[in-house]
Amino acid sequence: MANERLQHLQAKLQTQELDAMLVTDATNITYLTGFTGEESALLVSATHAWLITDSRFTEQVKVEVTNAEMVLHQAGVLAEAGTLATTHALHRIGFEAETLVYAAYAKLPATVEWIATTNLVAQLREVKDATELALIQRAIEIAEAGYQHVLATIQPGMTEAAVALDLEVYMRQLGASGPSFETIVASGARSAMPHGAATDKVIEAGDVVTLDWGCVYHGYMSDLTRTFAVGEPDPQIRAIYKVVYAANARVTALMAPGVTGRAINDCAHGFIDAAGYGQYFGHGTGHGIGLSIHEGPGAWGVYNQVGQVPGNVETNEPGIYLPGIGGVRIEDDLLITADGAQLLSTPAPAEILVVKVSD
Ligand SMILES: [Mn+2]
Repeated sequence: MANERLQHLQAKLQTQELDAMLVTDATNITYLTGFTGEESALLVSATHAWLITDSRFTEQVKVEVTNAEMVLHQAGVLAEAGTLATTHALHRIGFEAETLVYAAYAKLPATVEWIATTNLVAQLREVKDATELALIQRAIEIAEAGYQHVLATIQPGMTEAAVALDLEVYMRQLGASGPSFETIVASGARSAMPHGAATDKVIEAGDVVTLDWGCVYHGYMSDLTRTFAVGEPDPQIRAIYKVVYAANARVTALMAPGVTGRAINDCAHGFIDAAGYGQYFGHGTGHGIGLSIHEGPGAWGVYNQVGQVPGNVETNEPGIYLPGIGGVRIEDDLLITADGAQLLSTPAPAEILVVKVSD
C-alpha cells in the first residue's frame, strides 16, 4: 500500500517538473512510508526515496518502513537533504509550503533550487484506500461504543470533565490511542458554544448536552457529534433539534461525486436559514477526516468549488446555537461512493434522545 502511495507522488513529480520532493510534514511522511517518528524528512525522487532521520529512530524505521532507504544525518535533516541532492544530481526539489516554517526554509542548502509546492501529498490523502477505510470505520465504531457508555452512565451531578475523561478511558480500553481532538462536552447554556471543551461545570437535570468527540485508531480519526438531553429539555431545544436533524439528512442525501463543497454548505445553510435560524449557524458544514482531524477536500465553506470524488471521507455537521438557551449539532462521517454517499456512523434519532434521570 505504501509503495502505491509513493508511486502516486512520484508520478506528480513529472507534472510539476521536479527532480524530487522534500516531505517534511510528519503526517504526510506517515502516509507515504508508515513511519510514525518525528523530526525527520522524506526525500522522494522519480526512482528512490530516502528517509532522513537520527539514531533515536533507527530501530523504529526498521520495523515501520520498507519503501525508503534510511539515512542518518549528522548536521541536520535539511543539510542531509542537500548532500543527497548533490550526490544524486537532483537540482529542482519541491518543498511543502504549508508546513515548512520560515526558519527551516532559511536553512535549505543553496546548492539546490527549492520550489514551493502546495497540497501535493494532501491531495493524495483525500482519496482513501481500503486499508484506510477499515481503520476509519474502526475509529468510528470505538467512538460509538464510547457514546453508548456515556448514555448509560451520565447523570445530573457529574461534571462535563468527568464525562469526557470517562469517555476517553473507555475508548482507549477498546484500542484507541487517544481522543482525535479535545473532547467537547457542552451542557446547558454552554452547548450554545460550538466548541465548548469540557469544563468543571456540573450537569443538571434538564440540560441539553452536545458531545463532539472522536478517537484515533492506528493513526486514523473519527469525528462525531450527538446532542441529547439529561432529563426533559427546553421545548426550544426540541424544536431546533428537528431542524438540525432535517438539515443533516438533506446534506447526506445530496453528497455524491461532483457535488462541490459550496453546494453542500449552501444546502445546510439554506435549509436552516429558511427555518428562521440562519443567524444561529455560523460555521461550515463539514470537512475531510483521515490521518488528520481536518483535511481535504477542505472545509465546506462558500469558496470551495471543488467537486467531491469517490473515496473522500467527510463530516456532515450542521448546528443551531441559541445564546443563553443552548445548542444542537449532529455530525456524521460519510464516504463518497461511485453514485452517492455511504453513512459510516450510526444514524442519529429523529427526535432528541432524553436520558432518564434516576431517582
Ligand atoms: Mn467535525
